[in-house]
Amino acid sequence: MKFSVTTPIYYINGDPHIGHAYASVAADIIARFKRLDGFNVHFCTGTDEHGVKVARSAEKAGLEPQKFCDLMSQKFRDMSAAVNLSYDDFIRTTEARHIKSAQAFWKLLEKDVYKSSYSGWYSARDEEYIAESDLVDGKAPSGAPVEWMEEESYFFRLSAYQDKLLEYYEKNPDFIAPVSRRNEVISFVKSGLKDLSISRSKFSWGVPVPNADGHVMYVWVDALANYLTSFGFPEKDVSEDMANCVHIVGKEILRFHAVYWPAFLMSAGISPPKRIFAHGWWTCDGQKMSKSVGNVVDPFEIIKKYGLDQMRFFLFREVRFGEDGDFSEESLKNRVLYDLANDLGNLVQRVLAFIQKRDGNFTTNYDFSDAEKALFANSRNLLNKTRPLIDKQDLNGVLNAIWELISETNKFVNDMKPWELAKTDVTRLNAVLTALCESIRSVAFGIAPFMPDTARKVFDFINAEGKSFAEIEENFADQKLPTPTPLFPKEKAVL
Ligand code: ME8
Repeated sequence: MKFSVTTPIYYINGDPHIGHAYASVAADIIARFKRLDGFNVHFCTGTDEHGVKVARSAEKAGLEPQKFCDLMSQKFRDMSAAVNLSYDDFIRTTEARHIKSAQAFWKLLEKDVYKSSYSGWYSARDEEYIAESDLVDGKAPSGAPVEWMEEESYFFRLSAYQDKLLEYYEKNPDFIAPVSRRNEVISFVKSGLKDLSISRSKFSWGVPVPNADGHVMYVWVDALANYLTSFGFPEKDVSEDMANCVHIVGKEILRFHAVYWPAFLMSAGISPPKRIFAHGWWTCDGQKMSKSVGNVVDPFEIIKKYGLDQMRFFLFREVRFGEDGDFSEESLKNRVLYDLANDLGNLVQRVLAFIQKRDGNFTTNYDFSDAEKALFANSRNLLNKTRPLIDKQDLNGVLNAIWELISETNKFVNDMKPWELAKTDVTRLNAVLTALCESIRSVAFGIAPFMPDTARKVFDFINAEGKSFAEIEENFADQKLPTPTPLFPKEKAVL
């Protein structure tokens, strides 16, 4: 079964920050989960390199735009590696394959395109046209400055898609998530869609419009087409890929993805994506972190200070995916100490070090009492709980389910007192340890998409590295387990 997931492609006018890492890691978690669940996954990310904003940043840096793009795009590639993205494709919109794809896409839209002239306000920072009625104190709603623009432009007949879009949202209730955002989009479309200016003629850093000298595409047409490029358009029929595709986007770019994009795709005769999930913002003292504002947290610094898996975990444990959150190192430290070192690290260490102290050998015993039966069943059931949550992009919900199992397991250790059973009833002890190892194995599978390196360590401790979810159903063979080392610094093994 095919499944694909995308990140936004990032503007390269500034260095990557934690907001970009957030969207990228979210898509990565989903991609990794789906791969472990047996899907044929395509995961793409990349950089958005055209438009006024990028051209001006290049000028400010005193570099040719392409040179500037090469330099800055590499920083996003480095960020992708630093946060351990398992991407299948990294798209740059200045690549020849993309220019060809964007131009082929434009040609499919031509029946809905006409030439006219545009006059109105434009926000370069948002790369967005701003209606006079939307100005707030002479600025864009985002607070960005606007400039007056008057030029010859091609327009897309967006107004003709108003009813079709509303019908599409109605028939596909899961197309836009979370629900509150879906309602916002529907109200926006109901309030009336105007035709959209999709080319620029007084500006040249963009994809040339086919057969229209002097026009380059509006950067959002070019940018959205990246998803098609990644699927091999125009050489390949990409409808099936699109139909199974989930776009992860920040809430500020939902309108482009949930209104313009499906309208373009309907016009081009290509299937709209399966779903668009709009996540919230990380703020710094209540203000959106942004390259243009300059109040950003550097993911490279956070990784150096706290560790990669620790950062990946924190971003999705702390805040419900879809909502905003204020970034605080204090909360990050607490999550690492309590959730990771105390709850997870200590569980793994106390159980596996205990087995190790007894020669590393235990004989599996499935002759369970009710307590072991309950823990075993809940461990096996973790995947059934998390699968529908992943399909709703409820990443925080998945972690909550895993941490419920971890708490239950820690309580089971305290109740069963294996150190006492070791003296009184070794047969029973083996049943307790079998249930515990099953729980640890399920937890390792659960955390694998979020914390791939940590999960690999746990798999190594229980000789389960490289197995898929399907193989979780296999029982442990009697085996000698290697010596565990602490998963997180600061943890204490106490059993
Ligand atoms: O909009 N908190 O690129 P962009 C959380 N090129 N996420 C954040 C964030 C924050 N403070 N700041 C950025 C563009 N992001 C276009 C996209 S797609 C065809 C074209 C994340 O560099 C969030 O996912 O402004 C946001 O939508 C994305 O970075 C936009 O990055």
